Amino acid sequence: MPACDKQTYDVLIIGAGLSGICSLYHLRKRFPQWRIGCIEAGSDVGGVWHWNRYPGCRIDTESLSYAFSFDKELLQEWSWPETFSTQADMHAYIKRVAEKHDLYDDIRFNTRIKSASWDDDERVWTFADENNNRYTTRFFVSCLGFLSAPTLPAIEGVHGFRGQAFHTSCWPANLDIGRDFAGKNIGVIGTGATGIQTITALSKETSIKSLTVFQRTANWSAPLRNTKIAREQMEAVRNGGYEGIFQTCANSLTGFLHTADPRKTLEVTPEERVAHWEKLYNEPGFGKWLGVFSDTYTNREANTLYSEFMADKIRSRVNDSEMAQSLIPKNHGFGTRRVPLESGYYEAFNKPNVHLVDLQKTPIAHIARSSVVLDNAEEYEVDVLIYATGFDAITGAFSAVHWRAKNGRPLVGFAGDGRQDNREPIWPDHRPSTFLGLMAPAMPNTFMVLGPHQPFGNATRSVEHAVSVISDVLAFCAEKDYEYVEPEQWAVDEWTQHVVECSKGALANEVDSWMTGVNNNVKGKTVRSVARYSGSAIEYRRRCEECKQQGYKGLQFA
Ligand code: NA7
Repeated sequence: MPACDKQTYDVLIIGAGLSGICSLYHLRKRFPQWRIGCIEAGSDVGGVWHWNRYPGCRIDTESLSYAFSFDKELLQEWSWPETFSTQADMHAYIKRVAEKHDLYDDIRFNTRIKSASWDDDERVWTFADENNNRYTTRFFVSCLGFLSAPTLPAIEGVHGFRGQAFHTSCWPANLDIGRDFAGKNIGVIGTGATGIQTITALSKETSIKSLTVFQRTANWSAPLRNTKIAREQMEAVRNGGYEGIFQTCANSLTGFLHTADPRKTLEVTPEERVAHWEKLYNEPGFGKWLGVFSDTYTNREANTLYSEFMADKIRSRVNDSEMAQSLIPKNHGFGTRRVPLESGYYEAFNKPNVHLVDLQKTPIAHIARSSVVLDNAEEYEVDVLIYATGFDAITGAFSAVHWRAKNGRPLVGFAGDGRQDNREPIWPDHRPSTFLGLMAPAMPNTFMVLGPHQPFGNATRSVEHAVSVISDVLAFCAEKDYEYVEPEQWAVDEWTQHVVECSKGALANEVDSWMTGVNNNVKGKTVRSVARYSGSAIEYRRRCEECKQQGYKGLQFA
């Protein structure tokens, strides 16, 4: 795409991760007469699979179930080397999709959007990038990603550290841990899914002098059990296996290959219970999170029993009992946060050069020029400091853009954010309101893929569905010659209320995590909100279809 000052589109997609390239492929195919473009902040396609290049980065959804189902030809060509792909393999696959369908030509890379404003007279959006290039479009599809705005810890001294320091999603290009970390003291802050993968990979690098893990909240984690995919196995998947895989995903509540056991935990004998848990523990993938008894995440007693089973597993894997105790979560039950799957995480702490600093006992006071200093003045010298401190999730990518939506309203905000005007943000206090998780009020002609209030689950399965729904709405607009679509307020209220209702009773909603909209490093994001739809993916698809069958009841067109 040539450099220019002003571009005009019928549909502009922002973000070229899984959502963006799926949108670009389908919309371009369905509306060949329209000008459709895509803007991406990074230098390549891939989204999270482009940015997250930290050592050990790997998907913990089965690759075979994560592939795009629409490109049957590529599925026949492609060989997944492992059950759970590395970042490099995931990225190679997404790049191949983009190359095969000539998507690169329609993507403008290295372009970060800073502002967006809706013109109610012209009924168009105008976006501006950091260099003040402008892009005007009738329809806008947000593919901004829900884990794309990295956050550094709000700890004093973060910017004064004189050694090498970076967030895991900004891993320096060409950094070779064997060469560049040899003989060095490495510190990692954060023990979420990213921290757990990074720490495990670094612990296996023998040339590192010391690895110090700063853990604020212990996370429940369980074995990934990755395996190579043999040639014959891959052949079998190509010869009919994919259909079964995608069908299993379609029938599952989350879009993953794993489905809960319909029995309740206390309905079965203790022996049967443990046998089921052991089986899941020894199998690959998310079964140990999602294949458990159906009441595990709503019944406190059931959850406690399962958590105890998992705590015993941790104790059996960590030699030092005090360290094991620190690694067992205290304030939340198993599976009430996103469960990271690991490949030797607990064994990492048996190595003499790996140290665990339990910040629950003593928090970090500040970061000094070459060390991390705790509240009790204990000091840990580090040469390299790695922030595995997560993301301003779900609403964060929206917060990074200055929005002037309908009537000049900002999109995201919170009391005390220093805004000059007093217009109420559409999502005050980072609390999203949406219609079907696809559209937001006062945001005409805007659609979101993997936005707030879409169901939790297998991302690619959700993306393909969302893109098909959006594509149908756009086809409806094209057919009726509508140039304006916005959700009606009652429909937004009803759906948002339904999302909140569905979340009730889930133990996960009593826990702070990115999934409940909490991030202490982001101003105003300290109160839990319901950011994801916890009704099932099946129910979600039914509701989207019902809306279509009712002539898009809840949407207002002009
Ligand atoms: P997460 O899961 O949000 O984890 C971030 C980690 O960083 C977590 O352990 C945090 O502790 C820790 N953290 C954050 N801020 C601080 C401060 N200020 N001090 C100490 N520790 C801190 O992000 P990930 O990148 O690991 O994973 C995000 C998702 O990406 C993951 O779920 C997958 O779906 C892919 P806390 O728990 O807040 O106490």
